[in-house]
Amino acid sequence: MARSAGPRGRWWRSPVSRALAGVASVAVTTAVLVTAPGADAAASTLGAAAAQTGRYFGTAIAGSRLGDSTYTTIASREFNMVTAENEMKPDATEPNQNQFNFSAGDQIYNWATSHGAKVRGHTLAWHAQQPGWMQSMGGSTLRNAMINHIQKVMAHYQGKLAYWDVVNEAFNEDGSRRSSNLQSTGNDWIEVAFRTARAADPSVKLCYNDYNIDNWNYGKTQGVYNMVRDFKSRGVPIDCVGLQSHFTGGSSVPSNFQTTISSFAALGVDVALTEVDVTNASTSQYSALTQACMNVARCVGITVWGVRDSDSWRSNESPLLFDGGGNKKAAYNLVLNALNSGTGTPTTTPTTPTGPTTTPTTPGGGSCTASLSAGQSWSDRYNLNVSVSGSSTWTVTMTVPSPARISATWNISATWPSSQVLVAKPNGNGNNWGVTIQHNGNWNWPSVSCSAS
Ligand code: 9MR
Repeated sequence: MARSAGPRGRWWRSPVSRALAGVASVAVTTAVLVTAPGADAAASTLGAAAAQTGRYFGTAIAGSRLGDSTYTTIASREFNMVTAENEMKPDATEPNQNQFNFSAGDQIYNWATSHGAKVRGHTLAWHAQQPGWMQSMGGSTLRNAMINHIQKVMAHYQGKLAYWDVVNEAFNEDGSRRSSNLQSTGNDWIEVAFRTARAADPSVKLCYNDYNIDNWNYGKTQGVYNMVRDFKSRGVPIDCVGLQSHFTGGSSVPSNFQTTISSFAALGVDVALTEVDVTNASTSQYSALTQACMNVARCVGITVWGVRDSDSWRSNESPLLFDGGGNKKAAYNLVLNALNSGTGTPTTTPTTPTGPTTTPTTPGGGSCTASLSAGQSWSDRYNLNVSVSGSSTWTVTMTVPSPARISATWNISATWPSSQVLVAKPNGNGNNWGVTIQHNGNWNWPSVSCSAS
């Protein structure tokens, strides 16, 4: 399906992109834009299609299925974000108090990253799937155990994950707090969890995750919304809200779903659909939920809760995009088309970038040069393409001006000395790479230095 124009054309060739690119380096920019993948043809996998608008498409992965080649073939081909279905939960990672076991979580992390996918951490503080020793705890003992758990697990994955579900499912259907041993430690337990998490790993985005927060008029949705608004107003660190989007067990996609997504996004957080499944994989509902995400600039990605119907926690409802034999279902094609249609047109009007105001090209200490050029921009974030010349064994250090933060990278091996500093090295994909920067009000481009070894 060749395309000569359309939304994805705007992605790579918007006037804003060209104007910004002109500030940096015309020669480099032209090369990057012309060779940009996906500029002219519809993508044939969910992950690649989502990536065209800066989004991801993910799945839950169960470690016990990684020996199934049908499963891994589909999963590695289609998805560029992975959530461990159970392996990073508290009962898995801290089976005995202060004795941590990351073998199952690491197996999933290593599988995902070796197949080019990023990883969402799931989950740190939850009333369910607590290890036995934690279930019987309360008061300050439990509060301290929760803090220790967050610190130790996040330290293990420091700098490696894209998102962490810091707190999961803490609200009742009417919007009040769910009673649990964690809630009994004091109403501030959620913000303590988020503050602890930010200190433990400033490089990862911190999410609140819940189900039945899809209908804007629902009490639980409003309860979570009010908490996030309160956190943002008081400076409690929170970066995203995960709508689990389990449209199974009697639930279905509400007509105001997009309103819910855009309302959360308007608070200044990323929104993600984190555990999607739909009874009998209704094509209309899968289309609607995908389109709702595509229509909100800050809806950053969609994760389905499993690969094939037979892998689902509700397999009797056949709720996923592949049947038990691994064949694409009708809903798969509609989701792919919605992602490919490129109607990532934000419902909020994008802010015109006011930057860059820093020098975009900085030759480094060795014999290499890193040149920056603008990619697509949205109201809240923008892409920068980086082209390194002079060496193939380079190290580029990129420092973003506070409070901007790098939220995604591609084609590099990345390490994070701090939340503002990225150290990039080649990962075998050549010398052209890039970053997504959440500007947080500061559109100034990062400074870069390049050294060759
Ligand atoms: O899919 C998970 C299933 O294998 C586990 O038995 C279950 C135990 O609580 O958790 C399931 O995943 C849940 C997720 O972690 C949080 N939201 C609801 C999901 C479905 O129950």
